[in-house]
Amino acid sequence: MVSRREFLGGAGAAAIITSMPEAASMAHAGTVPPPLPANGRPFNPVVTLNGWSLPWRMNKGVKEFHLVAEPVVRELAPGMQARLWGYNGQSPGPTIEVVEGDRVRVFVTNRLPEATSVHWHGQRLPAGMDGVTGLTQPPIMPGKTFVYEFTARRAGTFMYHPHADEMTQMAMGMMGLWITHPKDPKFMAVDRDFCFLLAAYDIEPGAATPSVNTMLDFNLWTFNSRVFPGIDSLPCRLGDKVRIRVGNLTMTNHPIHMHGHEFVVTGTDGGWVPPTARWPEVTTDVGVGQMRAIEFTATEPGDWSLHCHKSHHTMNAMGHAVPTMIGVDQSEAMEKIGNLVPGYMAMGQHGMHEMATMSMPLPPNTLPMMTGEGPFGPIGMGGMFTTIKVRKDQKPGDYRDPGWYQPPPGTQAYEYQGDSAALPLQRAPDTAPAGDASLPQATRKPHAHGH
Ligand SMILES: [Cu+2]
Repeated sequence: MVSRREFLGGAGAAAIITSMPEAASMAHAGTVPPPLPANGRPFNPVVTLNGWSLPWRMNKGVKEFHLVAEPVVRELAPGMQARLWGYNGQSPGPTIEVVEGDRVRVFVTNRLPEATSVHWHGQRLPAGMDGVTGLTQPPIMPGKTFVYEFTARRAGTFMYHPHADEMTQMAMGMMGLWITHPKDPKFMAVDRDFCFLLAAYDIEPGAATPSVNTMLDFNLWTFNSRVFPGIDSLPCRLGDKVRIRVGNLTMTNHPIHMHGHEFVVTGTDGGWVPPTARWPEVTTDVGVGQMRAIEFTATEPGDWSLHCHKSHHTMNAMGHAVPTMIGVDQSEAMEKIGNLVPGYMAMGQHGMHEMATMSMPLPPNTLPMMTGEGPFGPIGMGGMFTTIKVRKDQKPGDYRDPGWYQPPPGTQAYEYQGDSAALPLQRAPDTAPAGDASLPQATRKPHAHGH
């Protein structure tokens, strides 16, 4: 057991700190565009999707922040609240923004029912500040406050999360982003700099607390602990240079795909990618425990999807257990079940799109599997899906949603006005006619024994 005297008396021990900065708290899950820094060195702030940046105070040249680890209620989308653990009123916690070279002091108060710690993923710092319970520090017990202090040595995108009962605490939503801005605000400057974390939860329809022992079978796939249609759009002005930083603290990889533009990966949590080593992409896989910063110029007006390309990750909780019924005539079963279960609806006979158009009776506090109403009908999405909205008249610094894009006349897919039933069908000349008899012998009948 390390005594307080020994702990504080080590070589180079910091002075005893007895005054804490105020702990700001956020009451809602909307995107809060950050103001320009009020003091300290200048930087171009990031915009945390459905999140906010933590205020700080300057104390004799040190930038001081106060994180409070605590149970929170997070709205995942209108209609569903989750009981999570997070920081300062929300999960994920607020984004911490500092400048390369800043001396930073973070107070961490633990209001959870169990011990925690904070690990500063990707940072160069003294080993004793790395936040690994048992290895680099004693646990922060409930009710206690620890102080972390180090110099932000490297510019880039980092994450913070507990290194104490991680399986539980990360499954409950404890995570946040840390941005260290370059000391030269002109270095790799962009017009809009968005960031969010990927997080996954397993919450039974009707429940509110995640099942923390789930290893793979999550049912809510989130950008910053929000699911479509609860995820804000990313409004851009036509011609803007845009960066999106995505960190992954789930248990699987997420191929993040963007429509309408190609991008380059310009950064990882290890640093900036040298320009000569970048290549164009429209999908980048963000592995577990990784961050990818992507950049593009918003040259194409419109509403462009930004989503995980794993199709189950753009679905919400309700309905994953529904059996596949494509091609099954359910009319007789419908009648029989209808007599037993009034209001029963058969689903999926012609695919699942119809599920997006009808309102199934849902237990309270869950979300339909595929939902969201667009300007041309149901979008039929959930989970890790949102839109980048590129507009000519979006004002610089304006992050309000501009509404739906109206394609100019002549630039939208349209219905064929002829007779679709009179389908002119012409087979390629070397294609065998339909029917089993035409199949080559080997595929029709397996060979008998021997050679
Ligand atoms: Cu995914």
